[in-house]
Amino acid sequence: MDTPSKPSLPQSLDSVRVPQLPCAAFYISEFITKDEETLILEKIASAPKPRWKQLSRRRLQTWPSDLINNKLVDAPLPSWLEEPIVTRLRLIPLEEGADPQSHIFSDSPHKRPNHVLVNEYPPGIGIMPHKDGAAYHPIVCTVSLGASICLNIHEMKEDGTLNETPIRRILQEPRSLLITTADLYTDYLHGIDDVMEDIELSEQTIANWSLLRSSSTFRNGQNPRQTRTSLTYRDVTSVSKLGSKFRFSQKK
Ligand SMILES: O=C(O)CCC(=O)C(=O)O
Repeated sequence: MDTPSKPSLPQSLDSVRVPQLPCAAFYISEFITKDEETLILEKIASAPKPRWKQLSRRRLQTWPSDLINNKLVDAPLPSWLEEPIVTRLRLIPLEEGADPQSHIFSDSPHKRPNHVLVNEYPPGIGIMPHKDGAAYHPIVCTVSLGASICLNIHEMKEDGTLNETPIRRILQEPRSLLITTADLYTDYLHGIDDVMEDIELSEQTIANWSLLRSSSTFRNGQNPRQTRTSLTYRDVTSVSKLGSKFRFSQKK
């Protein structure tokens, strides 16, 4: 069967809530089409080389720019990060019967994400458990491209150190959208293991198993890693106009 030109969005975010997790996460397995995924991956690949920041084992792009002291200089996202994703994010009602104008970013300062991190994970590479911090409104929308990967959710121990055993795992398929918010954003950490294969995947171990597009792909419990790219959409709370920055520096 051909991939439809537009994926059908859920009736509401509430209908795709990830069960058995602290409040709250939502998972939409088919948020963008294969064609849209291909186009975005091409745009990422054709970005000018200085756009890439090479970390020790992973590389990333930051759009429209890096934050400076947790502030973003006001600038639009490029059109290929804006459409179709931002428009589509704002089209999903929170609950059935809710105000059709309300959406996941209704209460965020700019009513929309204004910042995107592009993270590329080769096989064997992940990201240390961390919190996303205070620069952002506490909503993270992650679109996965190219391959599947497991995200681990961790809590802190009473002594303030990390509990390295995840409380739950979320499997992110290519073209999916994962939204994390509320306590899950503020109180818990998330990370990705440095492994060549995610293992022990099952209905018992994966919180969003019932929401997967294709759980049968993982029926042997394994996900051999391939290069996976993620787009992390967030609303940076503090935005400065470039003009006011210049005025400030001239006064010094
Ligand atoms: O790639 C992901 O799914 C997670 C990215 C992440 O943790 C971050 O950007 O802070």
